[in-house]
Amino acid sequence: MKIGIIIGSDSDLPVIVECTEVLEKFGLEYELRILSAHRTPNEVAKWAEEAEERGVAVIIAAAGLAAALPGVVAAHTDLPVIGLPLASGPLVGLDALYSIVQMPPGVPVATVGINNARNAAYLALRILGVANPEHRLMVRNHRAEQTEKVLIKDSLLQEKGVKRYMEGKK
Ligand code: RP5
Repeated sequence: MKIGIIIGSDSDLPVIVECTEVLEKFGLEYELRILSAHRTPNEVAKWAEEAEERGVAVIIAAAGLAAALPGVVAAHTDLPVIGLPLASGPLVGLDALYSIVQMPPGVPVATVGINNARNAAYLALRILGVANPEHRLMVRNHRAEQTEKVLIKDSLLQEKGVKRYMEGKK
């Protein structure tokens, strides 16, 4: 079982790396392809149609500008699709966000925040967790880790006061 990641351009790689880093941290297998809904429409359709056969369980589709990619992928597969809008171009991702989030009823794409590649990975992990207790445990541990980090910061703040805390961060 793996995660299928598809990006519209190699210019999207610097952001998607934040997603693959999270997946690697959890030891999750993934495939990563550069295929564009507008520039390589046939290849996108084939990739999405065959994803399930290749063992893909969840798809992360990332694109900027008039980001048709996640929606087109969702139209060609029964798998859950997470759409990641990217901040490329003069509208800095708002165009991609609206394109991805405003899917017509019946063709859902679960949209995460603009450039929030890490949330795409965490959401994929949670989807895998529905059927797999091991993945659910990873989610639980990750949440506990985050909690711990904030509480450590808070006790340090209480101990040092705001000025010394800020100085320590420099
Ligand atoms: C989208 O257009 C891509 O996902 C990328 O974010 C944007 C610009 O693509 P390039 O012109 O850099 O290839 O399809």
